[in-house]
Order: sequence, then structure tokens, then C-alpha cells
Amino acid sequence: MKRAPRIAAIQDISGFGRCSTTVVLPVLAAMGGECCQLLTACLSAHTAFPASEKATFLDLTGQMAGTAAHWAELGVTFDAIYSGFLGSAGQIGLIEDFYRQFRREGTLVLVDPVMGDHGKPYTPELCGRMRDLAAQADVITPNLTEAALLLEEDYADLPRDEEGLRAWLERLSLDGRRSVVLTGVSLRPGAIGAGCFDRATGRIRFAMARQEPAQFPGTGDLFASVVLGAMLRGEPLETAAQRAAEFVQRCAAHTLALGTPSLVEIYLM
Ligand code: PXL
Repeated sequence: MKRAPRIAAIQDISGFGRCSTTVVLPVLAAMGGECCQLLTACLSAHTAFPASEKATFLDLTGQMAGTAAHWAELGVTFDAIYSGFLGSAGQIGLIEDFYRQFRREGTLVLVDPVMGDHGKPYTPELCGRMRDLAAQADVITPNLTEAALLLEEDYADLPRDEEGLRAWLERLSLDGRRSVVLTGVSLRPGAIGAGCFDRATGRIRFAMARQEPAQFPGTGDLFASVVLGAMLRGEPLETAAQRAAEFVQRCAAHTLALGTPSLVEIYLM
């Protein structure tokens, strides 16, 4: 029997709040993958909660090269390398070293260029180097804020229609060299999803689902994980993105029905 697709998941772990590792690991496991965690940081809670002096952040940069060296000694190989939230810009060099060590023909490199949301960068110093990392990816999964940061465009100049989104998708593809799943895209009220450029076909398609009346942190991680899990099962990018859009919608509807605080309510805490 063929072994499960193995993924190096380069993410933080946040103890409270559902994002990064606590989303990526169960989703990819449920989709039949074997996730190996290369942790970037350990936080008491994700950063969408109000700033607090009690919030803890343990930078795990010092563990990353050693972890990779041990994996190399064990002869571990990866079908995918998936990075998300990083502890610092300095970690990008370590991820590039990781590519040199572990990227082989057929290894799918997905960079979720986690840099910001709602028009604001989390850490502005990270953006230049994240652009370099994303340039080496097979697939990127930016939200609209991250797309603006990658393209060095003003968030105020976000495309408002399909034609404008197509132009951004083309530019984000770096002349068709990488596939793009641009999340948080809406072409009409009540529907939200992703615009996709598939480098395998050169085609742009939109993967949409019903928009729930609330936003929750971690949905970008959920979206990217489902896209990756589906691609590792051999699904084309558009099918993978449609599956992700529908799953995120179902999760948001369920989370809402449970009375979980939405992003807006968290900000008012
Ligand atoms: O969902 C992305 C993410 C991951 N990890 C941490 C975060 C965020 C977004 O805010 O704060 C720690």
C-alpha cells in the first residue's frame, strides 16, 4: 500500500484560538495526510485577540535547523512543504535552506504568505522577505491584504470587479510560473470564495460559496489546508479551491450556530 502523503507544516502553535497548527494538522490528517510540524513559534493565543502584556510568544527559530537536520538523518521525505505564520523574517532563510534539503521533483511547495488581514500587515518587516519566499512556491494562497502586499499595491486600490481580479491573479502568478488561490474574494453580495489561477492550464476560475454573516480567525489556514489536502489527492486546483470554499462556509455556519465569538466580537472584548 502507498504511504500517506507527507507534509512538512511550517507554522506556529497558538494555545487558544483555532488557527495554524491546530487547524492544519487535523484537517490534513482527516484528508489522509501525515503532517510533520516544523514549529515557528508557540503563543498563548493567536494575535487577533486584543493585545495584552500577559500574551506569551516563544520564538522557535533556534529549533528549526536542528529539527530539519534530524529529519534528514532519519531519511524523511516530503510530498509537500506548506508554510504559514512565521515567528520572524529571519525564519525565511531557514525555510529556503529547508527547500534546498527536502524539495525534490514533485514536492508541492505551498506558501500561505501570512502577513496581514483587513488592510493591515501584522509585521511590516516580514513583507519583503515573504515576497522572496512566495516567489519559490508552486502555489500561494494570499488573502486580499496579502495580495496587495505581494504586489506592492495600496489596499485602497483593491480590484472591485472580475476584470480587476483577473489582472491581479495574472500578476500574482509571476507570468504563469506559480498557481494562485486568492481568498476572500466576492463577486456578488452573499457569495465569497477564491479566485484561482492554475499554472497547469493557465486558466482563471472563481470558486464560490454562500457567505455567512460573520468572520472567524483561522479561516485562511482552513482554506489553504483543504486546498493542499485535495491537491495531494490529485484534484485540480479549481476543484480543490471549490471544496475549500464550501468547507469553510460549512465550518463558519456551524461555528456561528454554536454562538462562538466572531472576529468583530473578539475585537470588542
Ligand atoms: O491565521 C493566521 C495566524 C496564524 N498564527 C497566528 C496568528 C494568525 C493570524 O492572526 O495570529 C499566531
